[in-house]
Amino acid sequence: MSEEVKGSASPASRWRNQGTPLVGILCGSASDLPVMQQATAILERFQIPYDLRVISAHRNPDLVDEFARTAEERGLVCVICGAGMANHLAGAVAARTVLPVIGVPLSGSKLGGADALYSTVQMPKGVPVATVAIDGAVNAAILAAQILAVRDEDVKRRVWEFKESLAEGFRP
Ligand code: RP5
Repeated sequence: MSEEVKGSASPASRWRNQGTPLVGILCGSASDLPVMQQATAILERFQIPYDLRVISAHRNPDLVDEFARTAEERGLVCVICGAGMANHLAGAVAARTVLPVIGVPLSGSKLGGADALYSTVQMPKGVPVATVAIDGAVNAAILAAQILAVRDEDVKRRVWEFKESLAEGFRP
């Protein structure tokens, strides 16, 4: 069990430590970066520090294992995983951590992302992955911010401001 779960420090105060990444973002390939950088733009808007890495579930399975198993102790609060084709990245991470995992199925394959959508969303009972739309990196980052906002009033205020900007016609 992590120190934070044991309650030795206020999660909100720790989460405001801007030097520590709070959201992990994994991409299955450098070719995924143009879409996944939409997530980093949103997190920067919300002033949420993140840790972006390119690690493939298939090409770098040991790195995925290490990243996922150490995510909580490194202070991450949730993990966003974006990959295309047979997307096993989010599921592989979710199998190794109790942190919430958000999966982003990416298009670009000959199946247009339906392959990645099904392989991300169709998780077996007991190992959930919160799956957003195909290429939904923006929503993945907003959802990550909303998870943080449960315990961080500053992030909550920024998310509310963002929601109000949507009503005024702003499009992320
Ligand atoms: C997936 O295969 C990656 O996430 C990417 O979406 C797709 C193609 O990868 P590259 O061949 O461009 O590295 O694993």
